[in-house]
Amino acid sequence: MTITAPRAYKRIATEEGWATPEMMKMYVKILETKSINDPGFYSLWGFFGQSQAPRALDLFNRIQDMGERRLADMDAAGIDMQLLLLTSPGVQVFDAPTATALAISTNDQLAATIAKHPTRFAGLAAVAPQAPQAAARELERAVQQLGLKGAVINSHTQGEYLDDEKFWDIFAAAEALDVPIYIHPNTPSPQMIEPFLSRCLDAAIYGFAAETGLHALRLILSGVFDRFPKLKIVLGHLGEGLPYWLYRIDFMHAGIVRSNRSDGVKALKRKPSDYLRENFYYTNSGMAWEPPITYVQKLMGHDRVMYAMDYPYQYVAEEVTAMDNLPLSDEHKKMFFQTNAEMIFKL
Ligand code: 1DF
Ligand code: MN
Repeated sequence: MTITAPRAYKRIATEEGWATPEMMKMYVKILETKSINDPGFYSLWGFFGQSQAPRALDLFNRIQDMGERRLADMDAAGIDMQLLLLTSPGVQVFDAPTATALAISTNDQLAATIAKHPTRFAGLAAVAPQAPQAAARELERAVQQLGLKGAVINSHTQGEYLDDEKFWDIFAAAEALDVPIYIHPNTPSPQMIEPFLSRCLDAAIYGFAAETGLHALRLILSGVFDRFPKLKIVLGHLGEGLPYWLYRIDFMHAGIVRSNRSDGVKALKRKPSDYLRENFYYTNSGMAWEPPITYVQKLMGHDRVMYAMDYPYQYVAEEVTAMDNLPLSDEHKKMFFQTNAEMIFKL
């Protein structure tokens, strides 16, 4: 028998998926009736509707279990707390009234789950960008009345991106409330998904990062962070590839601005990489791999990189052990697993 010393840090996992049975039924109905126009949705969720494959059934059960099974899984992997995000694409595939109502009822259910297990769960609010003013009001209600810690938005909403100013009431609310918005992946928008599909590159293998990295860059180049300088955005998957691109993005952006090529690219107050360093936070969801973790910590600062598992999609206990063994000082390891999440999400 090994006697393990008590851990010097809590493990808080910050991009953990959940869903309601109600929403899953609505997804199955979309799959059966083909009632929306989003190839990525069918590609991502199609296997749930049709297949009895073990992985599909397993995920279908785990994503909806908000009690014993989930807590047992957390215990087995040594996860003290999950920050819960309504799974992608959340309510963003529905029409505006349906999505707005579903965000409200889903957030109420999330708050009830958290109230039952307040030391094990915290959560981000679902919002429906389809109705931006209502989304801003729901974010306020979710934070002020339900105690949720920010919002999750699953990248594009029916092919639209949040750099369009019609969505900016949501950012104004997040900045005023001083809560982050987690831009979680979705499959590439209908405009860009086609060449991803035939090689199954549209989802977590690569398409998520292409879509979500694009979304973050669109936000930066739109000047949203000059308008809302205290806005905080969280990206998963160690920044969806963007940290690798900082030098080139800055260099090329300056050239595009000088050349006056497009009304869509104006001079910004700062370099694109400055916003990525000061308005963005990063989780290592799906990326339990030392080289890029260390790289993003070095570039962005140890205070900006947080642990995430991406339960149930990447429920791999060995990865937790690998993260425990990262070559970090005790202080930096505690920041990574615990205190950064506590500060950023005000847990
Ligand atoms: C998958 C991965 C699905 C992630 C997700 O939500 C998700 C997957 C539907 O592997 O199918 O959030 N992920 O973030 O890596
Ligand atoms: Mn995820």
